[in-house]
Amino acid sequence: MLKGALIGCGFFARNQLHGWADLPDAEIVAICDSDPARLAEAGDAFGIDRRHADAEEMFAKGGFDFVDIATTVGSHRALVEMAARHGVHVICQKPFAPTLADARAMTDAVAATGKVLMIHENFRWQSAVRRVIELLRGGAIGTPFFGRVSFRSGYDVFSGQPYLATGERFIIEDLGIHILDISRALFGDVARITATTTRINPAIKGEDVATMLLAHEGGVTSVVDCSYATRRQPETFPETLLEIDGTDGTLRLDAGYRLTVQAGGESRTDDVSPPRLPWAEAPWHNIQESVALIQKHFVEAITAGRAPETEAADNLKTFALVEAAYLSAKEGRTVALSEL
Ligand code: NAD
Ligand code: 89V
Repeated sequence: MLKGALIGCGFFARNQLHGWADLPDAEIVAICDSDPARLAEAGDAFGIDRRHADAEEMFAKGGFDFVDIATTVGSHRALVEMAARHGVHVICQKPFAPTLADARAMTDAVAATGKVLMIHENFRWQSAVRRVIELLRGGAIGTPFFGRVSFRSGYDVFSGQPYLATGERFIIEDLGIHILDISRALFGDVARITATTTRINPAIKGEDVATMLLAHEGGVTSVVDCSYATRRQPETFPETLLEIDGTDGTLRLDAGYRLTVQAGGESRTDDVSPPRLPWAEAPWHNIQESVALIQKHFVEAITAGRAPETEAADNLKTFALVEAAYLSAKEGRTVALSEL
């Protein structure tokens, strides 16, 4: 049984605590939040008695094999480096860090201890997306040459996560990061990116629309488009829609989790709706299921001595895409990832 501690008992951590409670091979033995009300609420809801207001104090007392960091980005570097000093495995929520330099320093700090740092990049674990990844890797439509990875919504994310309205950066850093990661999971690493951004919602500070063109190293071209300014029915939050062309056919994941594969003169459409876990709430159940799945993957990887898919070294490449997209939009040019 792996013992864990969780830091940051806010909006999203509830999903992580449910995921851990459902896993037979892991147990959260301590929680930490600098906000006493949030600490008490999470501790009472999940029956966790060991509660700390201060992370350093929690690490000093020890008694756990891994830490799950569920705070917002500004605290990630300090907390990951603290975890490295105390020699435990680490899961850190996305976005990895405020800057690529911070993310690289965090990667090195944990690597030096021989422990694992996994970024909680869960969108590639959504079961519908996973099904497509597996079909593609299994050659269902031959060799892919084009992909569109699309997330367009008008859902009010700001009521649950008010900080999203106040940052200089919004959609690429918070949501695009997931969608770019799906593109990497499908089509591999990226050589060049071109991006445009705009802000439609006057009540927020950052950009809420981003359109990105990716040239993948293996030859695929993908379009990654994200919007929180799209008023349409059906409202698809938080679905990622996919359209992929390959040498032998085509594949689409359409609204309502409808998966169509056309190859070899045949067309087949399946309902790949995610299961709704007992604690999940629509429309978040898609994301909530992926939290449970990435946590299971982490436990399996640690137990087997394998690196998890979104280990730091891998996620640095997704994070670099975020930085490159902002640079491209700012300077109005294509950015090679080798520049960063
Ligand atoms: P939040 O602000 O609601 O919660 C963060 C909590 O961390 C707060 O309770 C705060 O008091 C606590 N905290 C901050 N710094 C701390 C420190 N140094 N020590 C102890 N406690 C500290 O934020 P949230 O909406 O839950 O988001 C948390 C993270 O999860 C963000 O990085 C966000 O991007 C990410 N997130 C991921 C997904 C996903 O699907 N992967 C979805 C939503 C949010
Ligand atoms: O997944 C996330 O990081 C969330 C949301 C889906 C709202 O963008 O912030």
